[in-house]
Amino acid sequence: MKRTLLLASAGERAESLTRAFAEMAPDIDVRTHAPGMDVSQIPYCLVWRAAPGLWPAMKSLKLVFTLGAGAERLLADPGLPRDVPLVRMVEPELTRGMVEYVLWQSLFHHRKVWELEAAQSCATWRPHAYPAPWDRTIGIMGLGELGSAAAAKLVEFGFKVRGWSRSPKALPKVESFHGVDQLPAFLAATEILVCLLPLTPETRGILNAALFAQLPRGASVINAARGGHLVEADLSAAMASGQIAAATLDVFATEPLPPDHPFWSTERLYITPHNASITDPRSAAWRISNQVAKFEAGEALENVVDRQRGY
Ligand code: NDP
Ligand code: OXD
Repeated sequence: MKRTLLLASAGERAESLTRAFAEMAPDIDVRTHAPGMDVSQIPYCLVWRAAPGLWPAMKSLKLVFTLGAGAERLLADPGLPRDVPLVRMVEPELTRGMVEYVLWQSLFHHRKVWELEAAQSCATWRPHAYPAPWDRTIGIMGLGELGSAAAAKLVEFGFKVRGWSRSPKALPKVESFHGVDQLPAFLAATEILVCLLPLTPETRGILNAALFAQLPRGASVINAARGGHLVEADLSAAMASGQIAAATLDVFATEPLPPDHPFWSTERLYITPHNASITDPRSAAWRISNQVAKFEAGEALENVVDRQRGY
């Protein structure tokens, strides 16, 4: 039996997702949302950000899937039905992409590539020292699907890795800290800080002046989570003072980052356009079809967002 799924607000990804469902999950009949469309009989929805009026129109809605790992935009929508499970995106390609990004940027900051760029720009053969990975501490905020996979890869590369989460964790060779009480201890030795937290009321604005001041002087910051985690003016001030030597940002309070934003011209601040990792259409289609089958068989769903926690 064909199951119908509404693809809403997928933008330029709609076409590749539709093709991926046809290939990987032919049991699912994908309909791309269009204004005026009758969605009253459609039970499943895959969405990035719902258009106004979508939820009341989906009168037969049973499950909502998010196109990304972060669900904060959907949770902030007061129209989202409270009694329908919200399943966030967890798929191996999204995780692999994020691991690649964190490794790439961690190595970039570990080797302080900006010092090489400065020497090259004036044609100077300047000796460039850097510690062994086991003498470099990388701290990951958020040890969930993405943070724990990134931590494991950095451990494999020999880095000293520590992580911070809400609940205690036991990950091989990762020094784990949890809760607000242990945040200062986590920060105290973190030379490269990676943020992979979900955006919730507790984590909004967490990358701020008070936090930067607790890092060793000259630390690096990598934010691949959400722009709302960062107090942008505090990062600018911390970089101007030298407390933070360099940063990589993938996410911003306003996206696309406006052309006149000072970050574009801040030295040692590296920008990527919110593409640290991207949901893979084929892998997503396969995961969603499995979850739908589980749901229809009355089995437990995976990666259901806990609305109380906000992730
Ligand atoms: P998970 O839900 O699997 O992990 C979240 C982690 O954050 C958990 O370890 C959780 O702790 C921890 N956490 C949550 N709240 C707090 C808190 N108040 N204090 C301390 N730790 C906390 O999420 P994912 O790893 O799948 O994704 C993380 C985020 O990455 C997404 O929400 C999204 O915003 C972002 N993202 C960005 C992408 C990009 O391209 N830039 C791509 C994909 C995701 P605990 O384990 O104890 O619950
Ligand atoms: C996500 C994202 O949350 O791409 O998956 O930001």
